[in-house]
Amino acid sequence: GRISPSIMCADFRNLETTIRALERARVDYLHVDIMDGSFVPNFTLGPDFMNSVREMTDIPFDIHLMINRPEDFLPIFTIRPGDIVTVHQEATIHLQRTLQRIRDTGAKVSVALNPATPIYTLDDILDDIDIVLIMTVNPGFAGQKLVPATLGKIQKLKQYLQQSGHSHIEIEVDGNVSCENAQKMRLAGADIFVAGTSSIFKKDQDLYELTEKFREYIT
Ligand code: S6P
Ligand code: MG
Repeated sequence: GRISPSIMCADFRNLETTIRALERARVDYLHVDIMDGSFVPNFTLGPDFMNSVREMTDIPFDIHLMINRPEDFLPIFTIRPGDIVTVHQEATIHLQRTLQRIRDTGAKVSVALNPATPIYTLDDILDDIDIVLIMTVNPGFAGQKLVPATLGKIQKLKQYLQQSGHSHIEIEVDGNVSCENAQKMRLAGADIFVAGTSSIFKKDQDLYELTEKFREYIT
């Protein structure tokens, strides 16, 4: 499995140190949570922050847009080929067009399913996506508890993708991905794991060591 550390969980006083530790631990992505106080009840990082982290590292970005009308804001983010861009389907009226706009940037196209959003809502866009992001908590905050039904949902999604001839589509999981949960998610079929306060960002513990340990649970 691949690791995508959630940068909103980092200690912002030491961002440079954080990035270097994650580079040393050879993480696959940096997960950047963008919230607008409207689609979700919180604010987090914005394009200025994201674009300046870009100048610090070559790690690909995993950009998680928890914002309404994401299509209007794609141009203000520095998106590179090899990045992942995720939108929530409830946030955009013409989902297929939005996915095409992401495709045009050269990034991997991803759509998120909230815990209450059914898998069948993907039926008509399977040819337009590379990744499905399963939210294993309700979006908005770090440090929440897993919504238990989402574990079965990962397995169900895996089967659904296989049966519809789209087994190349990858599954990403986001929310309370602790080492123990990650192991279960891996068995259920997850490929990319967002690592936050439940696994690698813990006060007074070494980020590099925790990331190395986390990898053992998803390999
Ligand atoms: C939540 C956001 C996530 C969190 C992540 C934090 O709305 O999309 O990416 O940053 O879930 O991880 P944890 O382990 O604190 O839940
Ligand atoms: Mg996220």
